[in-house]
Amino acid sequence: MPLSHYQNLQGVYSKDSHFSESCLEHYLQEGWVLLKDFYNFEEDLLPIHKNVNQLIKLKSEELNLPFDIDVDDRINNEVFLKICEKDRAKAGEIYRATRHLAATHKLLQKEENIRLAQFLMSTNNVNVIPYVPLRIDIKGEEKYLFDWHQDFPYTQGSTDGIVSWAPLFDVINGEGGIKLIPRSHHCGILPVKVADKKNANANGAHTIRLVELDSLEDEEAFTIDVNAGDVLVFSTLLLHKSIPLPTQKIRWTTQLRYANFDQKEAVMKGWPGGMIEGNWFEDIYPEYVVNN
Ligand SMILES: O=C(O)CCC(=O)C(=O)O
Repeated sequence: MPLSHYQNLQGVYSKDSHFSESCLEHYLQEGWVLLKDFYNFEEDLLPIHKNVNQLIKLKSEELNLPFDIDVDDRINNEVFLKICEKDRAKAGEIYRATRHLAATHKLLQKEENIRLAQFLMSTNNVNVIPYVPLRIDIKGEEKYLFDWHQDFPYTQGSTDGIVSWAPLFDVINGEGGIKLIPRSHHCGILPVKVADKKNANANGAHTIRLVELDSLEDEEAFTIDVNAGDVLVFSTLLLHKSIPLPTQKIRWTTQLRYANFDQKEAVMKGWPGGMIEGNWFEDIYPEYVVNN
């Protein structure tokens, strides 16, 4: 089925209705909502840009690149791509270090984000999933993109968990956003195959694979414009995948995740911390793994 570009107003909420009944209803029914201007660019996102620029500056100095970087400005893509060109491994060091930025960790703990998690999961006991990925997707490096998946096996937490996907620059016109299958979260946890046991190849994206992967391309799916400041929130069980960059060279996004301590199954499983903490899905949820 061709990729459709979502242009309706249903599911899209402006500042005055982020915490409305209608927003909650849409989220529970469709598995996603787009919250316009949920973040304030200057207060919430610019500090992340500045943190990243500090890393770019340090690595460009290490590589003797002749660029002057204004660390108080937006991420300097040009210099980052020059670093990639000169020494891809050094750019990888920046990528890994972005998981430790003070500004993204601050965003994870932001009161409004915790309130949103409480609201969408109907709980006061929010499990803040502590790792804060900043994705850097580069044109030509499509092997790092995610195929169709649910986030749940990777992060676990609870099946009513939420993912807050937010770009640092506008992601519009199908330029490398994500593609969602609405309502797919109602299917529950889907069976997977272990493709790379215990992540031996150190590429978290390819550790497991959905059993029914091929048929998902025929499902009704869409992408949606998300501006810097907007947050696309979706269920940890909603099927989604990365879209390659057709023309732009680079895309920067953050993914924050929250789960629900109160959920019965999460309590029974002992609130496992996800695969990044060594809690392999095949060990914790063997009932959903076909080739264990
Ligand atoms: O941003 C992307 O391309 C995919 C992100 C994603 O699927 C995830 O973090 O679960």
